[in-house]
Amino acid sequence: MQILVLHGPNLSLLGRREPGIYGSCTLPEIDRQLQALGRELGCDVTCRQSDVEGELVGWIGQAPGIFAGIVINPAAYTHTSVALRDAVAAAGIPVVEVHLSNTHAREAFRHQSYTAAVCLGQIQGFGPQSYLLGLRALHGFLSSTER
Ligand code: CA2
Repeated sequence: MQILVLHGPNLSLLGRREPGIYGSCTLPEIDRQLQALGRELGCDVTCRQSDVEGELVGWIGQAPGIFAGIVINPAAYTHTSVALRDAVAAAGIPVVEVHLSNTHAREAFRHQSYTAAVCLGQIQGFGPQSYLLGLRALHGFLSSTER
């Protein structure tokens, strides 16, 4: 089983700026933890990051037939992108949305997610653990629906 993990804009700065909000863990460290969990669960994890909305849309569109599901942190595009929402809705494979921070405990403009309603589920507020919980949830869902 192959799982795609997508990180949205500015997440490459993790661990290097604003540690008070996002913690000290870097993106390569999160990717290593995801790949280690993937080995434990018996699935192959591919991680990609982009600051470019269209690139994320393209990766989501190309995923069906290659990846069984997607874990995505759309970052700021969560709150702005109809294009990402449409791409997730059209993909037809399960997508789990994750966030490091609890967006509901932050500014009002972060309370709305364009993507959450077309995702299988959403996990947020647990720092890097949100990604690991998201991967476990997606893997569990896919394993239970496997024929
Ligand atoms: O909590 C999350 O995971 C977010 O998706 C992070 C986004 C934010 O816009 C969302 O509202 C919630 C921001 C990602 C940018 O990450 C940075 C990391 C370090 C320094 C600056 C930005």
